[in-house]
Amino acid sequence: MGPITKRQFYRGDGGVVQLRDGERDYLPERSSKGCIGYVGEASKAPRAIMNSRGTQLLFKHAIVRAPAMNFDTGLTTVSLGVPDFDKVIEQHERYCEALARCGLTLTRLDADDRYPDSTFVEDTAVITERGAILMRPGAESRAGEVEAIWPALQRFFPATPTIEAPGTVDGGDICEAGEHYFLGLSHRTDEEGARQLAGHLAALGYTSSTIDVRAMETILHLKSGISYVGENTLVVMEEMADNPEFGGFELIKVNEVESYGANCVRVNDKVLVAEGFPRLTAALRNRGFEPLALDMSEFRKMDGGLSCLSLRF
Ligand code: CIR
Repeated sequence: MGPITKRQFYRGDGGVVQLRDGERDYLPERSSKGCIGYVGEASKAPRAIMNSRGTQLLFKHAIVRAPAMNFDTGLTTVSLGVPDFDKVIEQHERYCEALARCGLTLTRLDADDRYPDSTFVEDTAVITERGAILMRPGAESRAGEVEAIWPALQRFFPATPTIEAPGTVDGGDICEAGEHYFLGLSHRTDEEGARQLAGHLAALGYTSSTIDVRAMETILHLKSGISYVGENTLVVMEEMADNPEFGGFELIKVNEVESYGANCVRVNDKVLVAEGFPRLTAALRNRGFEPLALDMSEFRKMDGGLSCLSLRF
């Protein structure tokens, strides 16, 4: 596996599309079995494709952005020290490799030092199987990130509604759980933003409900505390597990010591999980999931988790 040297993008039907400057696509390891890039019509759900073991591939593509040199000047609420930039790059590379290993073709965007937090691309958009919605991040320093990522998103989703002022929503507050979306109300996502997003989701046929995490000091976003991993199962911080909203789901509860691990990501037949949380990893395995552990130490220092480093679709 490695970067495609020509500036080309391979379509699922074998066609090739030219890439803009500053973007690179990676072929997944299983490319020879047909799991290659998707450039379909806008807002159209990717066709379900099966891997060699007959498992449906849920995602075929991801957009990531390289960490900027000034990554350490981004926003953070934790006091875990200054990120080591070499390690940041290394961990980001391992993350990209893991996505490719899960069968995804990556659009890799260049670092953008106008926005130190811009490697956390998840906050700029919500992508569903039926279309994408642009967010309006709640932190002023991140507002321009949406415009910056738009050209890459537009290739897949040309007609994309957006959250309008005065509403704000960070993608990290939005948790897909099948046909339902949990919308976190946080210090980044407000009621007006959630109201607008609920309307856009309803237009796409999804239900949604809000979960207020503003009083929880240990998490930045809703998805810092819960993740949907498929099979009607939520991974959830113990502190939030009693919420009646989660009543119809199987829960994998994450204790306080391992709570950072609650931000994990189902990517096709794997669940990406932060390294160093053995109880959670074992619990996932016991329920039949395949955890793939990744070192996230440097992103954690900037309040980042696994989900925020990519947009998957
Ligand atoms: C921020 O505070 O906005 C970034 N330092 C971290 C964003 C993490 N994003 C996410 O969890 N979705």
